[in-house]
Amino acid sequence: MSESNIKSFDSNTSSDVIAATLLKEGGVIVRNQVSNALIDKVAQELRKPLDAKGHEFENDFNGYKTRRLGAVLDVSRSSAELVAHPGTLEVADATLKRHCDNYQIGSMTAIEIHPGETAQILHRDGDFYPIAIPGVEFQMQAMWALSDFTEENGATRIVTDSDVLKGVKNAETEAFENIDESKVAQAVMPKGSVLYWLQSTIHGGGANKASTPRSGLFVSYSLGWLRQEDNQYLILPREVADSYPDTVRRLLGYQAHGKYLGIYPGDPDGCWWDA
Ligand SMILES: O=C(O)CCC(=O)C(=O)O
Ligand SMILES: [Fe+2]
Repeated sequence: MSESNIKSFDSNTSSDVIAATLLKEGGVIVRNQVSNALIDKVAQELRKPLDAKGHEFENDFNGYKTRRLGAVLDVSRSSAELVAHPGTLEVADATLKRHCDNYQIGSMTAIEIHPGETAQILHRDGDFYPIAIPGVEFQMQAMWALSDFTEENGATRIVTDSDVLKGVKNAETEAFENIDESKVAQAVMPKGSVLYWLQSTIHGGGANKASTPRSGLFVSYSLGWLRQEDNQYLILPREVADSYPDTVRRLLGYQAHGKYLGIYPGDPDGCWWDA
């Protein structure tokens, strides 16, 4: 049993408090951020594609009893309300805009951990970026609870003092394997809650020892001057991106960073040379 726990707040807590806690602790939960009706709608939209394709993502990292699905905005229109939730964007503003003008979705993945799955290897998302800058968080991650997250069913595991490893790359340390279990906390939270964690935070999916799946929607947000983990321009047809509200379209990457980076004709902010 872990001695650590993750701070958790009600949904009426100010985003400043949530963001300050996230930056200090590496992880934070907002309980009941959205209604069960919205969560059920998202889960229902994901059901068929997850059943049809979820097993295609099985591997040593993702697990062999875990179903996953990428390009979520292609199949679940309601998931746009989670990815662009105003509270989430306020927390992402505070976390990421210290180092960029705007940020974007890195990846968006439904993750359903089935009974019998073992704990995922502890890791940091975004360590695929070949250089780390101490003190700069390249990404912020959100995990929406599409079911209750419990200790038994595989709630996400977070290392509460990952801080010591800030700026250290995977290849340079074996510390991930030797982490003291007492420093690992689980994101126990009711359906409709959201867990946020930083790029520097070591974490992983939990083991599912229960009899029903643990279901979540993972979203990463990366600094606007970095390449996105999933190539959003190729995984989602342009018409699908264009069919979403401007905030979502921009989050998908259809926006320049500043005036010159990532520009294209028709870009709402950047400078296109032929315009
Ligand atoms: O499923 C989870 O709780 C976490 C999954 C995760 O961290 C990952 O796949 O990168
Ligand atoms: Fe992860």
